[in-house]
Amino acid sequence: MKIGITCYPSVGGSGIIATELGIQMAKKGHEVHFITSNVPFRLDANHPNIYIHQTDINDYSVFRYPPYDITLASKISEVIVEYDLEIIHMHYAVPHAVCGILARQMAGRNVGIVTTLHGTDITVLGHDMSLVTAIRFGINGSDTVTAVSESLKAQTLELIGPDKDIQTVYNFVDEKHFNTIEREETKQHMKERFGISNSTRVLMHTSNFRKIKRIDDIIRTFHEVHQSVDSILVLVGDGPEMNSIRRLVKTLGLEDAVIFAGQQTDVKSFYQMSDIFLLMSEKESFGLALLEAMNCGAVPVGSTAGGISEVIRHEETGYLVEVGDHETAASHINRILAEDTLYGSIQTRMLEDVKTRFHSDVIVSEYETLYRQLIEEQ
Ligand code: GMT
Repeated sequence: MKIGITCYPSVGGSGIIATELGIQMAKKGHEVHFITSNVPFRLDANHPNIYIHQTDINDYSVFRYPPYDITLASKISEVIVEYDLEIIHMHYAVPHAVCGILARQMAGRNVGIVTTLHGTDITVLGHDMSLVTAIRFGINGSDTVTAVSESLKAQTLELIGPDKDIQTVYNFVDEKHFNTIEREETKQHMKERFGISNSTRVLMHTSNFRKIKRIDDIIRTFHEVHQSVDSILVLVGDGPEMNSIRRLVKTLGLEDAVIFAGQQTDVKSFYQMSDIFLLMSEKESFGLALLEAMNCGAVPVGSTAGGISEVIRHEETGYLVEVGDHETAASHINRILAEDTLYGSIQTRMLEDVKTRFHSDVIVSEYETLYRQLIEEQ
């Protein structure tokens, strides 16, 4: 198959999934064309069957805003014609599905459009009445629409009310990279690097530090755990909430127990160092970082927001608490960190569950089937 992919190439779960899916499709022998504003950040090696088409977004002084969407649509249409694409896979309803629809019209070709909804396009933009019509148009005008969780599918139906059927296709983990191989060695090396003693337990969070991630709940959870357990919290990433988080850490007297690691390229080593991974967002369509951390052996504690409760099976593969309930989160953590047998059995079930439900082979095949069905129908 000849497949075009458009996503936001910067750091973020949707970009990771789009890139990894493209790599896996290329490995299966399909011809994959990334049509993006930059080279996707996890596409760092030379992959056969992969082509990258970068759009130059010109900042003309006559325009107040650079015409990203139109430039992108124009580029996608050129690639459709030039390479005879059969499928274009758009990640995000707005703007990318809309760009895809426009590109198909510009190209005048019968290319199939698959759109994947990742969350922010629905859970945040879907509340913006000025965008609802565009989101609905992007969904209805696509041939196949997928959502990364049942929860996101339900929210899309409720908020946007599209005519289109939406299929849930879960995110997957790149298990060749995120795994437990050499976990103990990495743990030891990382602990030495950060001056953490062997017996100290490590809690971790990574995200883009936006308000919806509720990092303050993570700090408060850790504050309670730290009172009874020799522990440290590692925060990986950066974002708009960072200053207020630093203030909270200071106010709670946790400066010596919280490591602000900033943006990191080797997040895997941080996951492997961690005993517990926290994701306590108020909105989260899936939580890809959870899956990566789990496959690296860190037991997850998450909020019940969105798709998190589809990823974590409460008391079987991790723990779930209501949004904002840091006391219960802390008591779950205190308990599993105190009971090695309990921790071990949850960790074993967690690794098995990720392998069964979120294996890349399973999910990539689901997308491949969707592409094939669409080509046959065209
Ligand atoms: O979480 C973010 O803020 C980034 C965002 C993105 O667009 O990459 O992530 C969304 O898509 C990911 C991949 O499907 C999901 O794992 C995240 O849960 C989702 N974020 C939200 O729903 C807030």
